[in-house]
Order: sequence, then C-alpha cells, then structure tokens
Amino acid sequence: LLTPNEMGNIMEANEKMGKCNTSNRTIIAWVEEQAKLCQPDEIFWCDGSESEKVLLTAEAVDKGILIKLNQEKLPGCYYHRSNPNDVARVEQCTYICTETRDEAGPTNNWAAPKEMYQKLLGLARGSMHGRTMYVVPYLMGPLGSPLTKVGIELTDSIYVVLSMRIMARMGDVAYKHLGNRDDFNRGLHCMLDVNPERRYICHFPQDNTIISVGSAYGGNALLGKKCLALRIGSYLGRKEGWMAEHMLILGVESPTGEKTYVAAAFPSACGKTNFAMMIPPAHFKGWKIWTVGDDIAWMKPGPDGRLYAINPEAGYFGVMPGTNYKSNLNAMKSIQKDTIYTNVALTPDLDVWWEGKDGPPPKECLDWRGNKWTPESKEKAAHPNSRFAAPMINNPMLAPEANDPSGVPISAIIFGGRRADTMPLVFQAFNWIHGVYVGATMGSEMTAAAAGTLGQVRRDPMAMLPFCGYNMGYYFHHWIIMRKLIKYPPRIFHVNWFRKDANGEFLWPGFGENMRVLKWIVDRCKGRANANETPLGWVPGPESFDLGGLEGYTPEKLSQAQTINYEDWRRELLQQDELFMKLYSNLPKEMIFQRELLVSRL
Ligand code: GTP
Ligand code: SPV
Ligand code: MN
Repeated sequence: LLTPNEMGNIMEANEKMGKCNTSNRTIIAWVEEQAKLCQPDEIFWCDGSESEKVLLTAEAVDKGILIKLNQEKLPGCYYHRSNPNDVARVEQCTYICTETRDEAGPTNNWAAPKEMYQKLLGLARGSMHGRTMYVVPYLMGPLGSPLTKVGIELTDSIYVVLSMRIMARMGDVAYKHLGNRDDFNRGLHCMLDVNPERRYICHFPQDNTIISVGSAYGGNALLGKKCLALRIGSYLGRKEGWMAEHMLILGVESPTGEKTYVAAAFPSACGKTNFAMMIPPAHFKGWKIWTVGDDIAWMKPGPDGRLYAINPEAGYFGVMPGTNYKSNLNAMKSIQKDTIYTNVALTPDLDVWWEGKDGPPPKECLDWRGNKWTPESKEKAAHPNSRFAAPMINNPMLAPEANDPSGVPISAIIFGGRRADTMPLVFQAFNWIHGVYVGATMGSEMTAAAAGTLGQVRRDPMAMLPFCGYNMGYYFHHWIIMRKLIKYPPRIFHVNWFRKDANGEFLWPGFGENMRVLKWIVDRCKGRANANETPLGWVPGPESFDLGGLEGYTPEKLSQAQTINYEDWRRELLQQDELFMKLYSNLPKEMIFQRELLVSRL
C-alpha cells in the first residue's frame, strides 16, 4: 500500500486526477447544481483510471471503510463491514415517482414527484458537509452498443465508487459514449446517517433521475444496477420497444461447438449466479457453459428476427453463503483477486470466511458485525445476504460475447422460483402467451436479499416484483406486445430447483446437475427432444431426460419431483388470483384467458 507521501506524489504527478474531465455542459451544470445542494467540501471527478483506483482504495483503507485482505492469498481484495442496519434491499422504502399513481401501479410504492423531490432535497441539503462528492460516470452495456445507456452517479461514499468501478464500465469511457448528448441518467446518492428512518430509494422515470439516500447496500446504492438497469430500464424498454429483465444470460456449447443462448429469471437469491456459472457434470463430456451475465438482461429484437440480449453489467454482485468450489467453481475463481467482500467473517490472517465455504470453519474469527466468533457461536459468522463484488473478467468461463455490442440471440427463456412444493422440476409453456402467464404467476419464497419475512411464498412475476418501474399490468401487456416484434420468439420454460420431499430433503440435487434440465431445454428448442403434455405444459418424456452418471438418483425420485398434485394446484390458483385481483383493471385479458384454460386442463 502507498504511504501518504507516495499518494501525494501520485497526486502531484497526475494533476488532472479528480478534476473535471468532461466538456459536456449539461453534465457540468447538473453537477454544480447538485453540489450547491449537498455542499460537499470537494468534488472529485472520477476517470476510471488505475491510479485513481489506487488512490481511492488507499483513502478507503485509511478511513477504515475497507480492510486490506491478505494480499498473498487474495491480491487486490478488500473487506467491508456495513452498518448492521443496512444489509439488504429495502422494498418498503423504494418508490416509483410518476405523475399518476396508476403509472407506478399497485405493486410499487408511489409518491408524487413534486412531494418526493421536496422531501429528498430537504434531506440532501448540506448533507455532504465535510465530505467529498464523487462524480461517477458509467456505462450500462458494452461500449458502442445501441442498447447501452449512460448514467452519472454522484455519491459521498468511496465504497460505492469502488464498487461501481467493478460492477459497471466506469470512467471516461462513459463520456466518450455520451458525447455532447444530454440523455444520461442522473443519479444522486447520499449516505446521510445510514438510518433506516431516513432511507429512500426513489425513481423518477419521467426525468430519468434516481435519488437514493441513507443506504450503501448494493441494490440500494449502486444506481446502475437495480435502479437504472431494471426500474428505469423497464420503463424505457416499454417506451422504446425492448425489455429490461432480472435474468442471467448463459451460452451452452455442445461437444460439436454449437452454441445456444438462454436467459433465466429467478428471484433474488434463487440461483441465477449459480446457474449462469454452472459446470456440467462429468457425464456431459465436451459440454461447456459460458457466462454472459448473472443478474440482468436487456433484450431487443435483432435484424434477423431473433431476440438479442446484452448484459449491461461488468461485474458480479453475488450471494456469499453457500458459495464453494463444489457448488460454484467459477464464482470461487472469480473472487480470488480484485474483489470487495461485504459482511462476511474476517479471520486473524486477514482471510475471509462464510457459511458454506470449503473446509472447516476458522477456530476463531470476527463475524460480519466485528464481534468475536467461534464455531460454538449461535449467530452466523457471515450475514445471510453477505456479498462479493467481482469483475466479470475474472470468470474463466466469461463468454467473449459479453462484450459484443450486438448481444447474443436467445433461444429459451426460463422462469423459476424457490418452491418447496407444488412446482415441478421443469415444464415447457405451450406458446409465448402461455409462457407470459407462467412468468406472470410465478411464486417464490422470500430470501435474505430483501429486508422482510423469510421463507414466505409471494407472487414475484418474472422475478421483477421489486424491480418493475411501472404498472405490472402494463408490464404483462408489454410482454404480450413483444411477441409481435419478435419473428422467432424464444421458447419459454419453468423450473424449480427447490422442491422438497416429506422429510424436507431437496428432490433434485441442483447446481451442476441442473445441466440435465438445461440439456432438455436446449434440445426442445432445437426440436430434438420429445415431451409429454400435462395440464401445466410439456414435460420431458422418459427417454429425453438424461439421468446417466447421477449416482443414487432414481427415475422414481425424478417423477416425484415432477408430480402435479391437484390439491396443491387448487391452492396455487387461488394465490395467483390475489395478484390478478390487485391488478384487475390493467390485467391483459389474455392472462384471464390463460388462467381459464389452465383451470379447465386441471
Ligand atoms: P441475486 O444476486 O440476489 O439476484 O441472486 P441469484 O439469483 O444470483 O442467486 P444465487 O445464484 O446467488 O443463489 C442463491 C442461493 O441459492 C445460494 O445460497 C445457493 O447456494 C442456492 N442455490 C443456487 N442454485 C441452487 C440449486 O440448484 N439447488 C439448491 N438447492 N440451491 C441452490
Ligand atoms: C438482488 O437482490 O436481486 C440482487 C442483489 O441481485 S442487489 O443488487 O443488491 O439488489
Ligand atoms: Mn438480482
């Protein structure tokens, strides 16, 4: 690490560092205006350079915001502990501020823009006294892609700046993409006193503006991710004829070199990162899975009539607990360098630990709160929503196409929830509209990714309940409309890795073994696998689902995982109705029709 002296030298050597580095007048005027409001002691304009990273990292370490980890084991890696009250997304403090309440719809918190601006500006006023305001320009999407968007985030958190530089293409590259245009997303992020009482994550889609105060947690504070790429993105997508989705993107390569791309929407902490980085079991010799993205997909019909997807991000903000060399080798390889670990445990030799890591727990360490922890402790050492932020270039199976401005053609869209019962392992929707219905009625148990009740099943349409930036009824309609714009629509599937038997054991081994399900899906898309019709959709025929090499797993267990229990489905239909009733006046009639069809098939 640099001494203050060396740091001074770098500063002197690079006089430009931190100085205004854009000639875009709209940006300069906007930053000045926000600075007048927040009154920081200093404005630091980020350029995304290596020397800037060195300087800001040193400052974060100096201020105790980051702890430098054991550089022999984890080069370039740092440790962060959040305020214990600030560990997850806060849906109850997240608002869509449109002119009318109807535009935000019944599934979002709504506030009138005027009133919310007033409240937020009141909170932001003078809030950066004694602090630095960082100007963080970033791209969501590869340089030069027509889908790519520019955002500028003003923040008084170095942790946010350093995380943004991992998660997005950050720095001068964004000014280059923008040129003299003024259609950038305006993001303001203020730490305030990190008090849940003064925490608001607010979106003003009509102004392309985000204001987030009182939290430094990823989904609340890294404004490019959920706020821009999903909430504002979905709003823009509806206006402009594309889709912003909470989906991973992966490429399946067959032994003959054929590549098939798949996008999958699972709710938060329900397996996207794991699926996107999956390693096929030995039985699938010559098969490879390439990661394009692990959380967000922007999709638009291409000139050849297929649906093309890009991953707007440049890094992975992944769930830490349960990540190990067996469950997710590529994630483990991705976090060995240049990674920020948040809210895991810290060992005496400055290594990190979390529940589910390979090997025995440390005899003693500091837990995510900084308290002494031993294996006898009752509390968890790592927070259940502890996370890593790692650059995607670390992933050995990163698809080169992740940087392709035109994206990848999607053959299948997969929906999936975390369901202990009711939902079979896999089925295929009969057609696009039926698939939209399957996505619209998705249910999933709540996880630690959001503050709230754990384990409760709730409706989470297309895994977008917390992320749809407008009325969910219009969103379903947009999905239906998109069918008309896509000549060769992807096939739609539903999966559930989490079904349990009467003893509470998973009925499906999951993780790498999900390749078996994926293989069937790919084969279906290519017209190579047979299927049986059920009331829910098509399911694998006995010869088309490969259980080879899966020791101790029987076809009986598979059929248990695939069971359609009619009692369960009567209950399921009632639960689906709760969401439909909420959306009643804006629900596309196609959804009601699909429901009637399902009832009659059941
Ligand atoms: P977000 O980053 O919150 O959007 O989550 P994600 O969808 O990327 O979830 P992730 O892949 O990080 O998985 C979250 C949890 O699900 C971890 O605890 C995993 O161990 C567990 N998980 C993932 N895949 C499987 C699976 O196939 N079977 C089982 N049983 N658990 C899984
Ligand atoms: C999720 O909760 O879906 C995440 C983590 O991917 S966060 O970006 O923090 O929202
Ligand atoms: Mn997510």
